[in-house]
Amino acid sequence: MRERNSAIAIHNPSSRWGHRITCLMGICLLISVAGCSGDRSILDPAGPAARDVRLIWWVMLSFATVVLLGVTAVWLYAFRPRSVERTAAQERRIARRWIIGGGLVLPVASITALLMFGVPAGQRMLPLPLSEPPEVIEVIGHQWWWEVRYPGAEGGEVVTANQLVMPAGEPVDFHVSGADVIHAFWVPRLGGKIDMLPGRVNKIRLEADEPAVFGAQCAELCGVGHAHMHLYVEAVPRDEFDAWLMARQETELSEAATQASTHDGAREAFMTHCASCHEVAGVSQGRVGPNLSDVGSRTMLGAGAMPMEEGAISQWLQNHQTLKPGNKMPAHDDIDTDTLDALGAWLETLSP
Ligand code: HEC
Ligand SMILES: [Cu+2]
Repeated sequence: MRERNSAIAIHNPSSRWGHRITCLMGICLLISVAGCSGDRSILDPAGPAARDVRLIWWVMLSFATVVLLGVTAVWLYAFRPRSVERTAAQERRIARRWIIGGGLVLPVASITALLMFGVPAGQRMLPLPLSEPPEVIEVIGHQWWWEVRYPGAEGGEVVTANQLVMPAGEPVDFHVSGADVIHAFWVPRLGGKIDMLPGRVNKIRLEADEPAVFGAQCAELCGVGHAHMHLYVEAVPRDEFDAWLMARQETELSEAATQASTHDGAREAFMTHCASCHEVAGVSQGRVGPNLSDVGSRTMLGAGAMPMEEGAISQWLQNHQTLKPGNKMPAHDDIDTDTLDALGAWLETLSP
């Protein structure tokens, strides 16, 4: 009798418990719906590969729902009252029928149907030969930042970090690898994930329908900084892309970095404290940390740890171990704030 009362209470919205449960269900629904849009949603595709991924997602969800309902129905059916007694032989025959039907025929049929959807979709993301070879962008995962290289740039390879600009409306081949441990390259609105392995180059072809900005995220647990390993991806029209690359030619960048005598002090400090890890075109060749030749043009610093704005680099230099705990740049406690400010002011001018 008590149980019945509480069951009634749950369904009575005016009761406190009923109200709480309704609230909880509402919150759960909102949370699940919140994942359906935004710059990292696979349900909001912005290119052909991502549309395939979404189709597979919906097919799998529908299929799983049908299977769940089917299994629940069979489970309830098993509890039905028995009208006739069966012999042991009859029982065995019925059991065998269920095992062969439900344990062999049904899974083989479902998996075949799913493969018929999945395999062609995976095929479309493969970098198969095209009549006109697509742009190649190399992305290398480091603990916990992204190196981005454009080997096909007219005039010579362009190297940048933590920002990825790509041409829109055409296929782009991403050649990905890892510098230290396994990372994974994932731009959810453009397509599936792909592992970035040390010593091996994996390839994926992605296309953005239209110019837009996308979020990307390392999708393989790679150490303490993994959650802070974001990437800013921007698809721009072809001519804008070419101009973007042109402005990042070594000669252009080194001119910007070495001119302006107002920054002589900062350059000197950079040579002393930073040059062994960072490259600035025309100034230094360090390869341990991100290339800083065009750091002034970033949208974010520290692979998404903080937004880029005036004074941001100095803030990053003073607080980077708080902003992004455990990152591989040593704290600069031994350098006075004026010098860090000067360094930041100079680096912020490094924007084509
Ligand atoms: C021991 C190597 C090392 C030294 C020395 C070093 N850095 Fe770094 N730096 C790194 C690494 C590694 C990162 C990437 C951190 C991350 O985001 O996880 C980084 C990140 C940065 C960034 C952010 C870049 C971006 O794309 O977001 C800036 C700016 C920077 N360093 C400036 C400096 C300056 C200025 C100095 C000298 C005062 C310096 N670094 C000294 C290794 C170093
Ligand atoms: Cu990671």
